[in-house]
Amino acid sequence: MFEKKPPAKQGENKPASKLPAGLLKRGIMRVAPKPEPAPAMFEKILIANRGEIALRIQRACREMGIKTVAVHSEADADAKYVRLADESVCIGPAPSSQSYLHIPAIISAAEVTDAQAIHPGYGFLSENADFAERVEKSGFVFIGPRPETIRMMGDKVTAKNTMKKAGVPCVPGVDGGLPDNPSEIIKIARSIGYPVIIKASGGGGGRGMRVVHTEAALLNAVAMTRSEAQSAFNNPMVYMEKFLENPRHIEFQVLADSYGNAVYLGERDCSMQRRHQKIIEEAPATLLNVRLRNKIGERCAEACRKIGYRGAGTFEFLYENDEFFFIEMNTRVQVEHPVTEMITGVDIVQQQIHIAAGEKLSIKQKDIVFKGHAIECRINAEHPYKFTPSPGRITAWHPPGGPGIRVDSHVYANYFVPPHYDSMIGKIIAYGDTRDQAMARMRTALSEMAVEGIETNIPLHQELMQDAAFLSGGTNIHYLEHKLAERTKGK
Ligand code: MV4
Repeated sequence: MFEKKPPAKQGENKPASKLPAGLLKRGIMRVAPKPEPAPAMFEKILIANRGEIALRIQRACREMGIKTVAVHSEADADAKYVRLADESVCIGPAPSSQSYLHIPAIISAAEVTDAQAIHPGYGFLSENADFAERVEKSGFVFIGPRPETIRMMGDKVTAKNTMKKAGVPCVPGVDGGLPDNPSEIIKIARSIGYPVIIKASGGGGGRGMRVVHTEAALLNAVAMTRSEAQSAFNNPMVYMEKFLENPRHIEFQVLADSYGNAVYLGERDCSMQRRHQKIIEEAPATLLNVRLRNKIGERCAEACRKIGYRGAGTFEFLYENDEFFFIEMNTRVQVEHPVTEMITGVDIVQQQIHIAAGEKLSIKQKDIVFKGHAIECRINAEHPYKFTPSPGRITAWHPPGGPGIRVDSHVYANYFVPPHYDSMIGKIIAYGDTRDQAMARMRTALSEMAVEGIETNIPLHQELMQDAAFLSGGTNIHYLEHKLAERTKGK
């Protein structure tokens, strides 16, 4: 580890002499100067993440002529994407708490390499408001929303109230946290109607929630959720919603700049999941009418304008009986962003960078055309049915190819999958004119793919790509867990 330098002053990292050569040249050659000069693009970005998304961000930077700094743990020192970066800094030992989550090490790495901005990717520090704040206080640009926005969305009660006020339809419930008074809690549950769900305001992504079917179970469930919330999130606030029994998980992608412009890039259906881990995502959602999509999408974009949202974001909804109910907002780029890129042609990571550099959104809503269908399969290093992690050395790696196939992965033959992190080793994205064509291409891709040395969930994906319910228009959020339970019973 290196010495910590005093934080750079605001703006100190962008002196005029450091303007990219391209920009200077254009300025000189232009006959009539533009009334509003474009803000200078970053010369160098530090990528505070690992794995496929670190490579994905690096590719976006390279295409834009931006240099990259990879930060890595000791376990990732030999990764190919680390070597592909212009510079790399080891920020600590394998455990994430001492590397990818270690804020001072990451900020010091930005200082010693003279990076101007930090891209957090997903997971790790991507939705940590304190990190975003410290990045900005140290004189770097955080590629993401303002720290206050991240903090607000991290508090689910505030996020929901804010979105409701901004015109986004929410799950029926009461605004604000639950009171302590037992009889008031009972009254609230009666007014909503059973079943209800108790959620921790500091939770999200499936952490800290409990379904309650009867009044007899209510107070105990509230007490348990509260005490778990206190210990897990240091925040005892819980709230109550109507529990939707068989919804789909559909989310809307948005982009917003710092000047009040916002667009939506359509939706993704992410219902195929197990224990809150998505495994297949697709865009567009099947059987969704275009007018409803445009209406909800526009509500999301309008909410962004109203709250002064900046960057890429995702509005998560539950969808049941042709109705959308907002549950949470994610303030990062998501694992499944490629399916949206495939059907819109918009590079979401590049857009994040343009927005962070202070540019105005170059895309207008009317120019966004949704074309074709895309499906993503997350490839995990795990047993396909037991789901036990399978780290180790990949002895053979044969990714698929051909028309409409995109592979986002950082792995290769002889790569060692470290046991310290998430088990996802890559994503296959299949695009087609129709959902059927995308599925057919995905089936071919999965059959071509060969990974040896570790176990993967490819056999599960192959089974799901033949599943009658999935093929005939999709399934709800419980489908995969039910299917897996049936499977276990049958054995
Ligand atoms: C719900 C719900 C049903 N009704 N809220 C889980 C993750 C978190 N983002 C919200 N979650 C849920 N909230 C109400 N009012 C069901 C879930 C839920 C779920 C949501 C999305 C994807 C997978 C899920 C799996 C189980 C439960």
